[in-house]
Amino acid sequence: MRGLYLITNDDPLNLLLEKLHAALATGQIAILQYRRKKVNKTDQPAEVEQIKALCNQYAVPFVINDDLALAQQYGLGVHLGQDDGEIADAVARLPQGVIIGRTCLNSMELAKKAISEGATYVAFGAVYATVTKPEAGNVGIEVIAQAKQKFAVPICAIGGLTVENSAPVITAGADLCAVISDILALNVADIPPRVHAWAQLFAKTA
Ligand code: TZP
Ligand code: MG
Repeated sequence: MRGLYLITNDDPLNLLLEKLHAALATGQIAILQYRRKKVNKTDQPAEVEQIKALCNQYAVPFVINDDLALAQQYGLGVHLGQDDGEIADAVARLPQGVIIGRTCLNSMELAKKAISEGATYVAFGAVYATVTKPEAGNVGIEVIAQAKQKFAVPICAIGGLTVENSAPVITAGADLCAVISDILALNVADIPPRVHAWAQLFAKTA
């Protein structure tokens, strides 16, 4: 599991679907995460159904942020922050083999615990300052290097990542770079070349 991990933004659904289509059609997205902080909970299942169909079409693993019940409803993977419930619960309630991710901020202890409970990847961030989540602390790339050395599961970096600033993050050991604005702040037409630039970055960065 290596490459660009795309996370949805709060665009209107039809625009988001167009952007996701453009990104997924490249064949270069490792994971897609559903994260819609501004959409009512009652509207989310219908959105998930549409995006799930797109992910199935392009054989891209689909993960729900924050909401284990929603993930369970559709038999999808989940990404849980520290306040979003227990990893053991996700393992118990989701189909075997789905992706279960945990935000670990800058903490090796949190990562160790998450992995022991069944997390299939651990995420660290924000690596760089980001307007998308200004409250997330800057953890820097040393945390990525430490985690890569310590753990066998994929290491996910998140926060302020761009094609231009992520070579050192990948070199430090990030298997996955989780990104919102570097892809989804673009116009639809600009998305495929940007996704390809990410793929090239992963290909050339050891
Ligand atoms: N968690 C830590 S930083 C972040 C999240 C969800 C936002 C990432 O967005 P961007 O636009 O790629 O910095
Ligand atoms: Mg969360």
